[in-house]
Amino acid sequence: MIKRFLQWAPSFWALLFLAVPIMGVGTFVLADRYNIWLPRDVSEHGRVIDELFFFILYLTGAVFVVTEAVLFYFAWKYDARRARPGVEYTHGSHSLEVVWTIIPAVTLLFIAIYQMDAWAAAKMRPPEIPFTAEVTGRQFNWDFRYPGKDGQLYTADDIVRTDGNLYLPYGEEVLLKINSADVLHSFFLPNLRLKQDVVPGMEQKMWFKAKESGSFDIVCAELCGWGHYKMKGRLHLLPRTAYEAKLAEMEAEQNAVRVAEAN
Ligand SMILES: [Cu+2]
Repeated sequence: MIKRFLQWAPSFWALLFLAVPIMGVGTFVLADRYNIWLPRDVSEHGRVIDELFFFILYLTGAVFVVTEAVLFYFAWKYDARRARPGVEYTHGSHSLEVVWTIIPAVTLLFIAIYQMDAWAAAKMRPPEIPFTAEVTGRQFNWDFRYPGKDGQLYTADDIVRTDGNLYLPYGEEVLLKINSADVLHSFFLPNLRLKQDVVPGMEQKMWFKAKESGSFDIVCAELCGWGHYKMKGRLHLLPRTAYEAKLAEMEAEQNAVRVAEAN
């Protein structure tokens, strides 16, 4: 029994290598079929990010499948128990190494140049508008501050919320100020294809234009401590009038608490 398995075992390893690309590609196909893939994009710029993502996925996917297929072929063909004459080790080929260094280097350089516009639009050119809201990450919650009626942050009429719900208007540019109160976090809005590391002491900005209303996930995408898993919130994208009504409602609530505290 053991002897028979050992005779068969070298092919077992070749087949195991073959299973890696099959399961790898299968995972992506099934994820798409069962809707556990990227959530719906509700942003104006998300299409560019998705196109870039799929371009890189297909490129690396093709390289992955070819590499694994070659690995399987060699493991199968040069099986030490079956290959006659036996396998000989080589000390390498200089020209082959030059080729397989230059091809990936050129490919990576191409991706770096190809994505520059998308990166600049998402990270380097904030709209010249006042901040719509401030987001502060802390262990383990997202806190939000709205400028209030004067349109200025850090004044007496600011609205501060710690219940994890962020209300923003859709169909117009939104500019967020992102801070951390303690450690590294990452403010991630999957439906808007936006993710920004939150670094203590650094002022980060995030901007977007949403094209749909609805409620979507806010996630922390940086392991920030024991409670990282519960650091989630909800983003509510509302039409302008409903958004203004919501701000007024939150302001009235806050004023009611202040009056109660003063008495
Ligand atoms: Cu976290």
